[in-house]
Amino acid sequence: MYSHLVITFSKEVAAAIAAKKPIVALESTIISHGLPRPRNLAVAREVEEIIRAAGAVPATIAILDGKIHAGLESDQLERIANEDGVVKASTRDLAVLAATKKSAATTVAATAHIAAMAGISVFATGGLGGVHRGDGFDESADLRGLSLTPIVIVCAGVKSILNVEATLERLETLAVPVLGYKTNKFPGFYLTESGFEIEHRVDSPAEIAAIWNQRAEVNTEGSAVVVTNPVKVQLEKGLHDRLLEGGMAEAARNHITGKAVTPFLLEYFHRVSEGKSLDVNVEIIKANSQLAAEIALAL
Ligand code: PSU
Ligand code: MN
Repeated sequence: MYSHLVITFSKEVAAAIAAKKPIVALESTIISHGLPRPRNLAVAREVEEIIRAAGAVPATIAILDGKIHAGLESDQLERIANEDGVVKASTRDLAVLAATKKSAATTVAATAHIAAMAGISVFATGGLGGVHRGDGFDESADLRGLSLTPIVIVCAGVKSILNVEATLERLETLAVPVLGYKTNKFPGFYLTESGFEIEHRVDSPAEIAAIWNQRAEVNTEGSAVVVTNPVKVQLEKGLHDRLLEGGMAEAARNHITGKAVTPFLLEYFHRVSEGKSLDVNVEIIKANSQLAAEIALAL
Protein backbone atom coordinates (compact mmCIF):
# COMPACT_ATOMS: atom_id res chain seq x y z
CA MET A 1 0.00 0.00 0.00
CA TYR A 2 1.69 3.22 -1.19
CA SER A 3 -0.19 5.27 1.30
CA HIS A 4 1.49 3.98 4.42
CA LEU A 5 4.58 5.90 3.33
CA VAL A 6 2.82 9.24 3.53
CA ILE A 7 0.78 8.64 6.68
CA THR A 8 2.19 9.13 10.16
CA PHE A 9 0.62 6.63 12.55
CA SER A 10 0.38 7.05 16.31
CA LYS A 11 2.26 4.38 18.25
CA GLU A 12 -1.04 2.81 19.25
CA VAL A 13 -2.40 2.66 15.68
CA ALA A 14 0.88 1.35 14.26
CA ALA A 15 0.80 -1.46 16.83
CA ALA A 16 -2.84 -2.20 16.01
CA ILE A 17 -2.09 -2.46 12.29
CA ALA A 18 0.81 -4.83 13.01
CA ALA A 19 -1.36 -6.97 15.29
CA LYS A 20 -4.37 -6.77 12.89
CA LYS A 21 -6.53 -5.35 15.66
CA PRO A 22 -9.83 -3.61 14.79
CA ILE A 23 -9.42 0.15 14.27
CA VAL A 24 -12.03 2.94 14.21
CA ALA A 25 -11.26 6.20 12.39
CA LEU A 26 -12.48 9.48 13.92
CA GLU A 27 -12.74 12.86 12.24
CA SER A 28 -11.18 16.00 13.68
CA THR A 29 -13.40 18.79 12.31
CA ILE A 30 -15.88 17.92 15.00
CA ILE A 31 -13.11 18.70 17.56
CA SER A 32 -11.79 21.92 16.01
CA HIS A 33 -14.96 23.39 14.48
CA GLY A 34 -17.92 21.41 15.84
CA LEU A 35 -17.54 21.62 19.62
CA PRO A 36 -16.54 24.57 21.84
CA ARG A 37 -13.35 24.70 23.92
CA PRO A 38 -12.51 23.30 26.41
CA ARG A 39 -15.15 20.59 26.10
CA ASN A 40 -13.93 19.62 22.62
CA LEU A 41 -10.68 18.12 23.95
CA ALA A 42 -12.42 16.31 26.81
CA VAL A 43 -14.95 14.79 24.39
CA ALA A 44 -12.22 13.81 21.91
CA ARG A 45 -10.43 11.92 24.68
CA GLU A 46 -13.63 10.36 26.02
CA VAL A 47 -14.62 9.09 22.60
CA GLU A 48 -11.21 7.46 22.15
CA GLU A 49 -11.66 5.75 25.53
CA ILE A 50 -15.08 4.39 24.51
CA ILE A 51 -13.50 2.75 21.47
CA ARG A 52 -10.67 1.26 23.54
CA ALA A 53 -13.10 -0.05 26.17
CA ALA A 54 -15.04 -1.79 23.39
CA GLY A 55 -11.88 -3.60 22.27
CA ALA A 56 -10.87 -1.52 19.25
CA VAL A 57 -8.23 1.16 18.65
CA PRO A 58 -9.12 4.81 17.87
CA ALA A 59 -7.42 6.57 14.95
CA THR A 60 -8.26 10.27 15.04
CA ILE A 61 -7.28 11.72 11.66
CA ALA A 62 -5.86 15.20 11.09
CA ILE A 63 -3.17 17.16 9.21
CA LEU A 64 -0.30 18.58 11.27
CA ASP A 65 2.25 20.85 9.57
CA GLY A 66 1.30 19.37 6.21
CA LYS A 67 1.61 15.74 7.30
CA ILE A 68 -1.30 13.30 7.35
CA HIS A 69 -1.79 11.66 10.75
CA ALA A 70 -3.85 8.57 11.55
CA GLY A 71 -3.99 8.37 15.32
CA LEU A 72 -2.88 11.37 17.35
CA GLU A 73 -0.58 11.39 20.36
CA SER A 74 -1.94 13.30 23.35
CA ASP A 75 -0.12 16.57 22.56
CA GLN A 76 -1.20 16.36 18.90
CA LEU A 77 -4.86 15.98 19.89
CA GLU A 78 -4.41 19.09 22.05
CA ARG A 79 -3.13 21.05 19.06
CA ILE A 80 -6.21 20.17 17.01
CA ALA A 81 -8.49 21.16 19.90
CA ASN A 82 -6.76 24.40 20.89
CA GLU A 83 -4.72 25.92 18.05
CA ASP A 84 -6.37 28.85 16.26
CA GLY A 85 -4.58 28.18 12.97
CA VAL A 86 -6.20 24.77 12.45
CA VAL A 87 -8.43 25.11 9.38
CA LYS A 88 -11.25 22.84 8.22
CA ALA A 89 -10.08 20.65 5.37
CA SER A 90 -11.91 18.54 2.85
CA THR A 91 -10.33 16.13 0.36
CA ARG A 92 -9.50 18.83 -2.17
CA ASP A 93 -7.38 20.64 0.40
CA LEU A 94 -5.01 17.75 1.15
CA ALA A 95 -2.41 18.50 -1.52
CA VAL A 96 -2.48 22.22 -0.73
CA LEU A 97 -1.91 21.52 2.96
CA ALA A 98 0.89 19.07 2.22
CA ALA A 99 2.64 21.62 0.01
CA THR A 100 2.17 24.57 2.37
CA LYS A 101 2.82 22.53 5.56
CA LYS A 102 -0.28 23.86 7.30
CA SER A 103 -2.37 22.14 9.97
CA ALA A 104 -6.00 21.20 9.50
CA ALA A 105 -8.87 19.21 10.88
CA THR A 106 -10.45 16.79 8.43
CA THR A 107 -14.13 16.63 7.49
CA VAL A 108 -16.05 13.42 6.89
CA ALA A 109 -14.96 13.39 3.24
CA ALA A 110 -11.25 13.92 4.00
CA THR A 111 -11.23 11.59 7.01
CA ALA A 112 -12.88 8.77 5.06
CA HIS A 113 -10.43 9.31 2.20
CA ILE A 114 -7.41 9.05 4.51
CA ALA A 115 -8.85 6.16 6.54
CA ALA A 116 -9.36 4.15 3.34
CA MET A 117 -5.77 4.96 2.27
CA ALA A 118 -4.61 3.60 5.62
CA GLY A 119 -6.66 0.44 5.23
CA ILE A 120 -9.11 1.36 8.01
CA SER A 121 -12.67 0.15 7.26
CA VAL A 122 -14.82 1.74 9.97
CA PHE A 123 -15.36 5.43 10.79
CA ALA A 124 -17.49 7.06 13.49
CA THR A 125 -18.81 10.62 13.20
CA GLY A 126 -21.73 12.75 14.40
CA GLY A 127 -23.67 13.76 11.33
CA LEU A 128 -22.84 13.68 7.62
CA GLY A 129 -22.67 16.80 5.54
CA GLY A 130 -25.32 17.07 2.84
CA VAL A 131 -27.41 19.39 0.73
CA HIS A 132 -28.04 22.69 2.51
CA ARG A 133 -31.42 24.40 2.76
CA GLY A 134 -32.13 27.70 1.06
CA ASP A 135 -31.89 29.00 -2.48
CA GLY A 136 -28.13 29.06 -2.99
CA PHE A 137 -26.61 25.75 -4.09
CA ASP A 138 -24.48 24.20 -1.34
CA GLU A 139 -23.79 20.48 -1.22
CA SER A 140 -21.17 19.01 1.10
CA ALA A 141 -18.21 17.24 -0.48
CA ASP A 142 -19.00 14.48 2.02
CA LEU A 143 -21.58 13.02 -0.38
CA ARG A 144 -19.31 12.66 -3.38
CA GLY A 145 -16.53 11.54 -1.04
CA LEU A 146 -18.61 8.69 0.34
CA SER A 147 -19.53 7.52 -3.15
CA LEU A 148 -15.80 7.09 -3.91
CA THR A 149 -14.56 5.69 -0.60
CA PRO A 150 -14.85 2.14 0.76
CA ILE A 151 -15.66 2.59 4.44
CA VAL A 152 -18.44 1.86 6.91
CA ILE A 153 -19.45 5.20 8.38
CA VAL A 154 -21.58 5.38 11.51
CA CYS A 155 -23.57 8.61 11.89
CA ALA A 156 -26.85 9.94 13.31
CA GLY A 157 -28.14 10.81 9.86
CA VAL A 158 -27.58 14.31 8.57
CA LYS A 159 -27.94 17.46 10.61
CA SER A 160 -31.43 18.88 10.54
CA ILE A 161 -29.86 22.18 9.46
CA LEU A 162 -29.71 20.50 6.03
CA ASN A 163 -32.28 19.64 3.39
CA VAL A 164 -32.72 16.02 4.45
CA GLU A 165 -34.92 15.00 1.52
CA ALA A 166 -32.48 16.35 -1.09
CA THR A 167 -29.55 14.76 0.73
CA LEU A 168 -31.22 11.34 0.65
CA GLU A 169 -31.91 11.76 -3.07
CA ARG A 170 -28.24 12.59 -3.68
CA LEU A 171 -27.11 9.53 -1.71
CA GLU A 172 -29.36 7.46 -3.95
CA THR A 173 -27.92 9.06 -7.11
CA LEU A 174 -24.38 8.51 -5.86
CA ALA A 175 -25.16 4.82 -5.17
CA VAL A 176 -24.30 5.04 -1.47
CA PRO A 177 -26.26 2.45 0.56
CA VAL A 178 -27.96 3.74 3.72
CA LEU A 179 -28.79 1.36 6.58
CA GLY A 180 -30.91 2.07 9.65
CA TYR A 181 -29.53 0.57 12.84
CA LYS A 182 -32.54 -0.96 14.59
CA THR A 183 -34.80 1.44 12.72
CA ASN A 184 -36.51 2.15 9.40
CA LYS A 185 -36.69 5.88 10.14
CA PHE A 186 -33.86 8.07 8.87
CA PRO A 187 -32.50 9.90 11.96
CA GLY A 188 -32.38 13.70 12.10
CA PHE A 189 -29.17 14.12 14.12
CA TYR A 190 -30.53 16.14 17.10
CA LEU A 191 -33.87 14.40 16.50
CA THR A 192 -34.40 10.63 16.61
CA GLU A 193 -36.46 10.76 13.41
CA SER A 194 -36.18 13.14 10.47
CA GLY A 195 -39.54 12.22 8.97
CA PHE A 196 -38.02 10.18 6.13
CA GLU A 197 -37.92 6.40 5.81
CA ILE A 198 -34.97 4.06 5.26
CA GLU A 199 -35.57 0.95 3.21
CA HIS A 200 -32.90 -1.23 4.82
CA ARG A 201 -32.87 -1.97 8.52
CA VAL A 202 -30.07 -3.88 10.28
CA ASP A 203 -30.21 -5.13 13.85
CA SER A 204 -26.64 -6.19 14.63
CA PRO A 205 -22.99 -5.49 13.78
CA ALA A 206 -22.87 -9.00 12.27
CA GLU A 207 -25.54 -8.04 9.70
CA ILE A 208 -23.55 -4.94 8.77
CA ALA A 209 -20.41 -7.05 8.38
CA ALA A 210 -22.31 -9.46 6.10
CA ILE A 211 -23.39 -6.57 3.85
CA TRP A 212 -19.85 -5.15 3.81
CA ASN A 213 -18.45 -8.52 2.80
CA GLN A 214 -20.93 -8.92 -0.09
CA ARG A 215 -19.95 -5.72 -1.88
CA ALA A 216 -17.02 -7.10 -3.84
CA GLU A 217 -19.09 -9.94 -5.23
CA VAL A 218 -21.60 -7.51 -6.72
CA ASN A 219 -18.94 -5.04 -7.84
CA THR A 220 -19.98 -2.19 -5.50
CA GLU A 221 -16.95 -2.24 -3.23
CA GLY A 222 -15.84 1.25 -4.19
CA SER A 223 -18.37 3.17 -2.12
CA ALA A 224 -19.12 3.71 1.54
CA VAL A 225 -21.84 2.00 3.54
CA VAL A 226 -23.70 4.54 5.70
CA VAL A 227 -24.99 3.17 9.02
CA THR A 228 -27.43 5.54 10.72
CA ASN A 229 -27.74 5.29 14.48
CA PRO A 230 -30.57 7.41 15.93
CA VAL A 231 -29.95 9.39 19.11
CA LYS A 232 -31.73 7.86 22.14
CA VAL A 233 -32.75 11.07 23.90
CA GLN A 234 -33.45 13.77 21.36
CA LEU A 235 -33.38 17.55 21.67
CA GLU A 236 -36.83 18.83 22.62
CA LYS A 237 -38.67 19.25 19.30
CA GLY A 238 -40.05 22.76 19.95
CA LEU A 239 -36.64 24.04 20.99
CA HIS A 240 -35.07 22.36 17.97
CA ASP A 241 -37.45 24.03 15.53
CA ARG A 242 -36.90 27.45 17.12
CA LEU A 243 -33.12 27.02 16.95
CA LEU A 244 -33.30 26.00 13.32
CA GLU A 245 -35.39 29.01 12.32
CA GLY A 246 -33.23 31.42 14.33
CA GLY A 247 -29.96 29.92 13.12
CA MET A 248 -30.94 30.02 9.46
CA ALA A 249 -32.02 33.65 9.78
CA GLU A 250 -28.83 34.67 11.57
CA ALA A 251 -26.65 32.89 8.99
CA ALA A 252 -28.45 34.74 6.19
CA ARG A 253 -28.13 38.11 8.00
CA ASN A 254 -24.40 37.53 8.47
CA HIS A 255 -23.90 36.38 4.86
CA ILE A 256 -22.28 33.13 6.04
CA THR A 257 -21.27 30.98 3.06
CA GLY A 258 -19.13 28.01 2.04
CA LYS A 259 -17.46 25.86 4.63
CA ALA A 260 -18.28 28.34 7.40
CA VAL A 261 -22.01 27.51 7.25
CA THR A 262 -21.96 24.25 9.22
CA PRO A 263 -19.71 25.48 12.08
CA PHE A 264 -21.75 28.71 12.29
CA LEU A 265 -25.06 26.89 12.67
CA LEU A 266 -23.66 24.36 15.17
CA GLU A 267 -22.25 27.21 17.28
CA TYR A 268 -25.59 29.04 17.11
CA PHE A 269 -27.44 25.94 18.32
CA HIS A 270 -25.02 25.38 21.21
CA ARG A 271 -25.05 29.03 22.30
CA VAL A 272 -28.78 29.72 22.07
CA SER A 273 -29.82 26.37 23.59
CA GLU A 274 -27.37 27.06 26.45
CA GLY A 275 -25.58 23.79 25.85
CA LYS A 276 -28.64 21.55 25.42
CA SER A 277 -27.84 20.83 21.77
CA LEU A 278 -24.20 20.36 22.73
CA ASP A 279 -25.13 17.63 25.22
CA VAL A 280 -27.13 15.83 22.52
CA ASN A 281 -24.26 16.25 20.04
CA VAL A 282 -21.82 14.69 22.51
CA GLU A 283 -24.17 11.75 23.20
CA ILE A 284 -24.42 11.15 19.45
CA ILE A 285 -20.65 10.99 18.99
CA LYS A 286 -20.25 8.65 21.95
CA ALA A 287 -23.00 6.25 20.86
CA ASN A 288 -21.72 6.19 17.28
CA SER A 289 -18.19 5.44 18.46
CA GLN A 290 -19.43 2.55 20.57
CA LEU A 291 -21.36 1.07 17.62
CA ALA A 292 -18.45 1.65 15.23
CA ALA A 293 -16.14 -0.27 17.57
CA GLU A 294 -18.62 -3.17 17.65
CA ILE A 295 -18.78 -3.16 13.84
CA ALA A 296 -14.97 -3.07 13.58
CA LEU A 297 -14.83 -6.15 15.79
CA ALA A 298 -17.45 -7.90 13.65
CA LEU A 299 -15.69 -7.22 10.30
N1 PSU B 1 -21.11 16.44 12.37
C1 PSU B 1 -21.03 16.99 13.60
N2 PSU B 1 -20.21 18.06 13.78
C2 PSU B 1 -19.43 18.53 12.77
C3 PSU B 1 -19.50 17.93 11.47
C4 PSU B 1 -20.36 16.89 11.33
O1 PSU B 1 -21.68 16.54 14.52
O2 PSU B 1 -18.67 19.47 13.00
C5 PSU B 1 -18.60 18.39 10.34
C6 PSU B 1 -18.08 17.14 9.63
O3 PSU B 1 -16.67 17.23 9.60
C7 PSU B 1 -18.65 17.23 8.23
C8 PSU B 1 -18.69 18.71 8.06
O4 PSU B 1 -17.87 16.57 7.28
O5 PSU B 1 -19.20 19.17 9.31
C9 PSU B 1 -19.53 19.11 6.89
O6 PSU B 1 -19.19 20.41 6.50
P1 PSU B 1 -19.69 21.01 5.13
O7 PSU B 1 -21.17 21.14 5.27
O8 PSU B 1 -19.00 22.34 5.00
O9 PSU B 1 -19.28 20.05 4.05
MN1 MN C 1 -20.74 23.57 1.67
